Amino acid sequence: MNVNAERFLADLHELRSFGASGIGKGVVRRAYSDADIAARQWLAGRMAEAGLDVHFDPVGNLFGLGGERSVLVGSHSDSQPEGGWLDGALGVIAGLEIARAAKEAGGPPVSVVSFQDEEGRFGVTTGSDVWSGNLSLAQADSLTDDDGVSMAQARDKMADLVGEFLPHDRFSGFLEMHIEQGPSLDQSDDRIGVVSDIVGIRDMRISFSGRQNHAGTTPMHLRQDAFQCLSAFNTALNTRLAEVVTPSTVWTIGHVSLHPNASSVVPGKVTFSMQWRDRDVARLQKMGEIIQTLAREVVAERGLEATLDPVMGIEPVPMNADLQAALAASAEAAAPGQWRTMPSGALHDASNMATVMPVAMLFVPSIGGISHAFDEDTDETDLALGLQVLAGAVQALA
Ligand code: HGY
Ligand code: MN
Ligand code: MN
Repeated sequence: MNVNAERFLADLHELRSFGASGIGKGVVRRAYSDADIAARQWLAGRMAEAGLDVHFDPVGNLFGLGGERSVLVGSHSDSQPEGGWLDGALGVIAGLEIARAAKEAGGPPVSVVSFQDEEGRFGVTTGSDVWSGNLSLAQADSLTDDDGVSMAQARDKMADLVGEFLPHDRFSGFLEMHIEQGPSLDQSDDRIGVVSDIVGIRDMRISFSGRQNHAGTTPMHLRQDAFQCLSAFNTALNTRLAEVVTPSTVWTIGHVSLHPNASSVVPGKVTFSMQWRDRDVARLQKMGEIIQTLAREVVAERGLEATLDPVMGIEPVPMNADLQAALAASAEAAAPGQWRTMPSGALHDASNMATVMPVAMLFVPSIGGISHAFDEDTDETDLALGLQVLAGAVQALA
């Protein structure tokens, strides 16, 4: 099987044309947007041209099937609200190229997948979460995005494309190639990362409701100001979490919606996202308790009310030892002495797949450690090297 790096890079650039935006090689391709669905239809066409059987499942996960009991290779093609051209797209197009090259060589059977809503417009890695059975379709359908659109409404836009969920045992394992999205490889001489394990994540929506009022006439001591409450929460949170976290633990308030968001109005309500990540389940649990207790405390002190939505999450997972070994051997052959074993601080569809089949992941460097931003990028030599390492592992496993 001979993978074609030029064809792979050309397809990667063409995929970027769906939702190309912003500076550098930026992309805006939110799950179920017109650009996302158009990209999936283009991908489906490429899969068909390669001799793969095209299948969309009920949530819009797109498969190019290369035979019974095949290795599944892929990632996701939706993006963050401001995303780069490689996050997810790289793994999908690598899977396409390897499945295409395998077809041309008469084997082994390789299938490719582009999961839907990995970037969590609705849930957390929603498409693979539902397919793996961790999240029911009914639960997923009831999730809403930050504008109040439900997943059921969003996926209705793909209703004429989709079929049934595929059985997991069609596939012998899942391999995902991805950009690192952090600085470790870029700051070293290593060109390839073989992933050992993926962190766990917890994510929830919190609202503080106070009293909307006039910003000129309401004395400070009589205010129930939702923004002041969030500000106090955030400051106290950093202090309280410091008692339980490690240097690799992270937490983020990434989305804030303030109501009515006007300069002359004391804000009556704030809704925000609260996310935390760690490799240890007990620490994730402890952090959740601190967050929820503190939220109730700060509103009680200020006369507001807190609404805590259910906590969603994906567990920390180790990668499969045999698949990791195949990637490591292929990395050593293609880049002798220039690869390392490393954990993933970013979440991936591989986490969900690990609950239903053997899984492993491969990283290539991210220039400057930048991702989830328009200027995310990777040297094309590293992209091609990653493809070669992945293809070598697929061949060895077959
Ligand atoms: O947030 C994550 O780690 C992933 O990129 N969705
Ligand atoms: Mn990704
Ligand atoms: Mn991402």
